[in-house]
Amino acid sequence: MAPSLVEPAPQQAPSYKGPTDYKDSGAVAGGPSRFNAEAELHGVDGHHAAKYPAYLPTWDFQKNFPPLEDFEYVERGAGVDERYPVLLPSGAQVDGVTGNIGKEVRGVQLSKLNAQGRNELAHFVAKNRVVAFRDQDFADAPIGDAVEFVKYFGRLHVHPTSPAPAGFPEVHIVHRGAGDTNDSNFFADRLNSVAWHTDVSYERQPPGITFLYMLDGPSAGGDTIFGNMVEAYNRLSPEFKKRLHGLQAVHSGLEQASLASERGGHVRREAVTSTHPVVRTHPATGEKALYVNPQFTRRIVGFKKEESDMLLKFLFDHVALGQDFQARMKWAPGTVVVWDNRVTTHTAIVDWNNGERRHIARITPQAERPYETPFEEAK
Ligand SMILES: O=C(O)CCC(=O)C(=O)O
Ligand SMILES: [Fe+2]
Repeated sequence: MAPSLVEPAPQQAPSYKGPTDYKDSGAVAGGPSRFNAEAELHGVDGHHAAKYPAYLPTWDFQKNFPPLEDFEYVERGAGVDERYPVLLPSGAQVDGVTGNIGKEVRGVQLSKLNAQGRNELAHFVAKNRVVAFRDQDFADAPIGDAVEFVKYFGRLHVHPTSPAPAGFPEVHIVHRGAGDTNDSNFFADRLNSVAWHTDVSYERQPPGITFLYMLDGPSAGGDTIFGNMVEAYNRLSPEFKKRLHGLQAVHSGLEQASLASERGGHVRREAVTSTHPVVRTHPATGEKALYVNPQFTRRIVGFKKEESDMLLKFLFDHVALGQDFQARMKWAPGTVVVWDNRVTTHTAIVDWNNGERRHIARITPQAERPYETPFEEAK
């Protein structure tokens, strides 16, 4: 056998790992040890109490979950009327956020949509990548109603490490508490909070249509930026696209899990890795999108380490620099942001440090196992 200095480990992180998501990074939004129940329930330093206490994060150390099993996914966005007559009746106001990604919708109440309206929603979001629905009643309804609504789009993902509201493990909570002015801890070690990712891409069946809704937020800042991964793919030359087709990449949840344990969090399902195509095809629209991200993608299968690092770094930088295919989504009370994780990348932004709370819930239906279709010359 050839001598080996190091264990070959295809799932090991490359040298260029990319930043970890701020919400996993502890310094800005920590685990249970940084959660200040008193401040959340009663307010602190002039900051009000949490507006939605039922949604406050909890960590149930007694409850663990078995490995996820494959399930049969039904694509709700397939074959819908692309005029979206039920979702967007006359009277609905639709504004573009940028020229190629993002819409803002007013005058539509998501919770009232029937099956046809929800099918149209799935397609509308896939085509526009990310949509902010303003003035929604989502957060005011019982948590179970929101869960029931979103379940229509696919089996709900239970996050392996994030906190959840008591009794609702399938609701993922992003929370920075009132009175938290500790961003200097985070920025002592980091230049910025940008951490591009697509959610839990290490799962065998990662998410599709995903819902994020505001419960409480700073008066300014804390936006979420989304990138259009179909456009990111389309910007590449035909020759470069051809090279990417057929490549597979390893996505890993191991580092996220070990970070969570280090910070006293709870890993409630064992960490996994999955291999997915670098270019995936959307089942409803047929569009191709780049599907790699610096938070979870570790290695191009079959490439040597340096080759893999180089290609991933190139793709991560291409996506990060493409402000002309990004949309900065602003939060407001009542806003529900819906995006398709199969055709986008996103990052939270930590740019406020005045102690205002930021409290957001995510409900995350899983979708199909990513697949690719052959390279085609642009029409
Ligand atoms: O906090 C945000 O803006 C986004 C958080 C996020 O990336 C997520 O929950 O998936
Ligand atoms: Fe995310």
